[in-house]
Amino acid sequence: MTKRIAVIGAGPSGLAQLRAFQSARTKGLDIPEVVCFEKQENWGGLWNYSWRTGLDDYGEPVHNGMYRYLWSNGPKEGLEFADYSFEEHFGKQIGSYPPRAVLYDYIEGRVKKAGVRDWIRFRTPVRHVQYNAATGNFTVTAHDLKADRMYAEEFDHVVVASGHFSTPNVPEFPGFPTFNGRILHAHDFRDAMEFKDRDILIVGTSYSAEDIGSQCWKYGCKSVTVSHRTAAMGFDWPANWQEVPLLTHVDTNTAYFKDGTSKRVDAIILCTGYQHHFPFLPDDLRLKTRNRLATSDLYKGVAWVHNPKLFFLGMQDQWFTFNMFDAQAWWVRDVIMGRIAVPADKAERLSDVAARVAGEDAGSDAHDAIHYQGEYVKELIGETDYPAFDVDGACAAFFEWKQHKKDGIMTFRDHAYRSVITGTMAPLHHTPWQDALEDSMASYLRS
Ligand code: FAD
Ligand code: NA7
Repeated sequence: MTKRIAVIGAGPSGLAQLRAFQSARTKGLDIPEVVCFEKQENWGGLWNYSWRTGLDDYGEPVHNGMYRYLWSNGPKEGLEFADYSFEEHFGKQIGSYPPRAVLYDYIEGRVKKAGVRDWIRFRTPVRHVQYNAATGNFTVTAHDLKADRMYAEEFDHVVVASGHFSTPNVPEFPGFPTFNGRILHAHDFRDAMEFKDRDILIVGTSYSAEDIGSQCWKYGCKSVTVSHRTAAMGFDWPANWQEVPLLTHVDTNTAYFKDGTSKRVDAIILCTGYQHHFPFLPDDLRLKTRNRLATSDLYKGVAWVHNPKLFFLGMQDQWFTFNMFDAQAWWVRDVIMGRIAVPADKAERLSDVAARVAGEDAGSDAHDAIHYQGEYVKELIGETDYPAFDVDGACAAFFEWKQHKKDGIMTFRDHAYRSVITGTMAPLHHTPWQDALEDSMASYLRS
């Protein structure tokens, strides 16, 4: 095949795309040339931990927003690769909430086995993508940071897998310029020990708020105050944790809330989410969407409605992660290889998007949302040769997880679930999460 494909990003989504093509090759199919551009020194995307914040050694925005002591925030049984089980990788079944380093190792294991590392140009951010109407292809301009050389190459398709939890959404509240403590976004949070014995204020109520607050609590902060814009999280929090309405303003050391209450705080952590940010895409190719399950302008959640030679992976809000990226990558591969047809009629593509948005909007709670995304994963898998797996079983693990969080927000990680890939039950981890202060792989894998 003479086609050339550019994949932007070597995180879990981009790596899924490489594995999808390599898998077709092992089945004897003629695959296109795949070039993956990755701005970091290594693969793994957000799972590739960096102590750096702000700009990196080349002046590039630091992509990573993961922090020390991060353990999976959902059960691994909901994200397991159908073609590469945890048991295959670790030689045994492991606990259900692995720390970051363990999941990184797992992600890496599959692509090492696939032998696709030399498809990736590391330290090479993509600066610009342009569609050439006359030739029907794309020009991708990249920057080889090590050689400090910009160059342009042509590709038949572009797959954007640059992630959307890396460019922070940073609101400002009155008084911030003169607050005497530290103000940071979750993207720049690295080590909970920094907040030991401190009173912290968290703004936001989603995963980052819950998990960063829990980390700080676990590693000995004095108190956690969480401010919500829409609704409190409502878990049964420890005694030194309170939920309050939205922050109105701060002075040098005190935060004031909408209900008239106030709290003296040492630091403010903005867990206020992220922006879909594609500085390398021009207006006619740039995805603009809210963080939701049914994104704007993506046919089947992946093909750019306005030019379906361009694809986006992993742009949805995520219950399912690695296995959903796989489902998307296998589907995109099959479109590129001519095994699946995207409707030529734009109206048909737009009506697919509208139906997905309506489907998501018809749901009313997290249960519906999990089910909705599970059905999406099933739909894509059903159209490719990605190994079929029990998606409903993965949804069931998510439903149990939600209940376990209601039962005990600091103990939900002390549960175990059954793999929907191998059918094996995960062991209970040797130490309750609350007491497990060490997050290394060696410590987690110890029986
Ligand atoms: P990313 O992992 O963000 O990877 C994108 C890659 O693209 C990066 O390597 C980046 O360097 C590269 N890139 C970006 N721009 C360019 C460019 N212009 N040129 C070249 N390369 C570029 N998911 C879970 O399943 N479980 C969890 O416990 C979990 N915890 C999370 C905790 C945090 C703090 C965050 C932020 C996310 C978490 N997630 C979790 C969700 C996470 O989004 C996915 O697990 C996964 O990392 C998404 O993969 P991705 O490849 O789509 O994006
Ligand atoms: P999310 O899930 O996008 O959540 C963002 C949160 O920030 C949410 O609670 C929002 O409240 C809140 N928010 C956003 N803007 C504001 C302002 N201006 N004021 C107050 N509150 C605000 O991001 P997360 O970082 O938690 O999670 C992203 C990923 O990282 C996720 O996949 C995890 O696995 C880790 P709202 O409910 O909209 O009122």
